[in-house]
Amino acid sequence: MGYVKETFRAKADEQVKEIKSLLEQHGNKSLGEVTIAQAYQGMRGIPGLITETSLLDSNEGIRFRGFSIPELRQKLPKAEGGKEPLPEGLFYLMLIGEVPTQEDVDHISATWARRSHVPNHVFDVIESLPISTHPMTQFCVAVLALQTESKFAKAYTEGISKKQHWDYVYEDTMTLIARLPRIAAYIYRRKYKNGDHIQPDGMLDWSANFAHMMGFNNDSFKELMRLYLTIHADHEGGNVSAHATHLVGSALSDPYLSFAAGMTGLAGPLHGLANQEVIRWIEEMCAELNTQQPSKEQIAEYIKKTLAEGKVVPGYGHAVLRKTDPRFTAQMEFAKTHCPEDPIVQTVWNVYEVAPPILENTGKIKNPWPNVDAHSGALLKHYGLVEEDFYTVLFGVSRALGVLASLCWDRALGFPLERPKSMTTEWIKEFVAKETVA
Ligand code: AMX
Repeated sequence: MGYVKETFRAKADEQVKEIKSLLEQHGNKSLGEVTIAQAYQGMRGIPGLITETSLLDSNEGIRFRGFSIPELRQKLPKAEGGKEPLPEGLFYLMLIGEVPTQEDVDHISATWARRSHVPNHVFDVIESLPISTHPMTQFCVAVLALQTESKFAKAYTEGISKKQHWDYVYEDTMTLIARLPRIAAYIYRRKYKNGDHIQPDGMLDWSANFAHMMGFNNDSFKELMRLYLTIHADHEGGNVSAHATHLVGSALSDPYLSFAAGMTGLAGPLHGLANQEVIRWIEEMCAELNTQQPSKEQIAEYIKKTLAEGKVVPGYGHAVLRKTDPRFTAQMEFAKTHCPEDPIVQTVWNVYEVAPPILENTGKIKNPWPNVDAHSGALLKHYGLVEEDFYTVLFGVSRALGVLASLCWDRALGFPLERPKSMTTEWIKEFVAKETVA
């Protein structure tokens, strides 16, 4: 057993004991009441999930094992000569609960490089899809094709005890994460670069190798990838991709099947697809106004027009956050250092100045501030990754780190099948009638 796996096992054993005693002493305490409105309106705010890897505060934003994004940028190990955190380090932090050393991070990088070989049939499955297939669909299909490699599925069929589940889920997690950049880069080169593929470079870290396989060898783009793959990794457990992965995993579907479920959710425009929508929205605005850089007044008018047409302003709003997303701020800081003069970047900043008061004035949007997706596309465009259809795949590669670390915890803690209660409107009407009489 590798030492990261051993450390994880030891941490999980401690946590199992702690949860057992918590449940014995406090299992009957209420976490709050559920209203009829919450049941109808996307279960907002209902506390019903345990996710150990990160916690979201509506004003402060995400904290991974207690660390904010600015803290992670400072504390996590970096690549040689780099300033941005290595996502390998965030994965270690989410899995183990402690800030890793450089050695821990190098160990994970090396493990992933060793396991990165993708079997040929996965490429054949991708090739069988029409080239016009959306990259996210290709990605989901490829993850499912890779499921043939699941050690958990095989062991489960052969018969294993519940106590061993975590072990195989951990192994699948490490292999799946190791292979995702190769699959994603393959889809990118297939769809946009005439199938002119680039072989992996085993000497590079996970993000730099991903950048290299997509065809980007600029050092500052590699830094962007390290930051991007770190900040998109996790956003506690209730968002669609994390919840879907956890839910499907609770049926003991293996990590490949569970992660594919998360990715089909990430592909939705209200979730991970928003990053491509943002850049399209900006480009459509520029085309309509016939300018490279619209003025703040023009942007304000365009936002009002978007709202009047009954459409959302992509990249703004959030189901939980009520302030500017620190993931937006981290990207803005990166852009200030690396590309402050870029016209799309400047437009993103101008939208940030004018959109919040307009959105607030509608009186219905609970969070008028930008989310992570409002900035990412502008940075990618700056470096020449211009194919916005592909952006959600990048998000997906990153999201694997959080949702699969969580899946390891789910199995290590022996979490059961998820099965919340649903009601019919008829049931609600009867309930209300009884309550009114009482
Ligand atoms: N533009 C226009 N209208 C918006 C809006 C926006 N950016 N954000 C919210 N609204 C509207 C909602 O559609 C809803 O309208 P309705 O009552 O007519 O149905 C009303 O404001 C109230 O919504 P809310 O409670 O503030 O938001 P929510 O929790 O229901 O939805 C989200 C959150 C993210 C889906 C929504 O803000 C949105 O659609 N934003 C644009 C898409 C986007 O950026 N998604 C990415 C989110 C981050 C991520 O997951 N990657």
